[in-house]
Formats: sequence, structure tokens, C-alpha cells
Amino acid sequence: MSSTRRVFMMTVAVATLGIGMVRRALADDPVRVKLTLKDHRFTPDELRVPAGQPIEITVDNQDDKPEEFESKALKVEKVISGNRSATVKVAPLKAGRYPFEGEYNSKTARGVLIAE
Ligand SMILES: [Cu+2]
Repeated sequence: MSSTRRVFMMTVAVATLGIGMVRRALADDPVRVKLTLKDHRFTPDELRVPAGQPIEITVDNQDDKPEEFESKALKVEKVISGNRSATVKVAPLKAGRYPFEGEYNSKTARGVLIAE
């Protein structure tokens, strides 16, 4: 193999590797969504996210009282102090509906995450 051809092949190999890494970074990047909790209600109370990608849900608790963000379907549970926010990570989901609630006020603090 000529040295010119060898350099060319190496350049192609490095470029291909580079593209592969960028693709992987994009696929692994979490989809970030935000929920606001106020007067013990979530806004929005219905969230749509892509299936098959990790999700990060930030819950901004604008009430003075603590709340526990909980979803058995998503296997998350997190206490958030009053006037604080917290972020929970969710592994890539299959398409479907995943209800969540504020456990301390579950009559009003309810919502659903829809993966599609
Ligand atoms: Cu709980």
C-alpha cells in the first residue's frame, strides 16, 4: 500500500469513528422536560416524550410545602422541599402511558408521561 493511500485510509477510519461517536452522544443525551407544581397541581399534567431515550424530569415545587414526586410506573420517588426543584432520571421507556403523582396531595397532584 502506498503511503498516500495509507494516510487516506486512516483519515477515512478516523472520520468514520468520529461520526459514530457523535451519533452515540446524541442518542444518549437525555430529553429534558420540566414540570411545575403549584397549588398541588402539575403543569403540564400531560407530558409527551420520545420512547427509547433517557429522560430527565425537573420538578419545580412552587408550593411552600414539601411534595414527593412519585411514579410506580416510572420507578421514581423523590421528596422535593417547598420552593425547591429537583431532577429525576428515567431510563429509556417503551411507548406507553406512565402516570405520576405528588404522593402527599395525590387527589390533585396527578399527571401522566406519554412515551411515543
Ligand atoms: Cu412514596
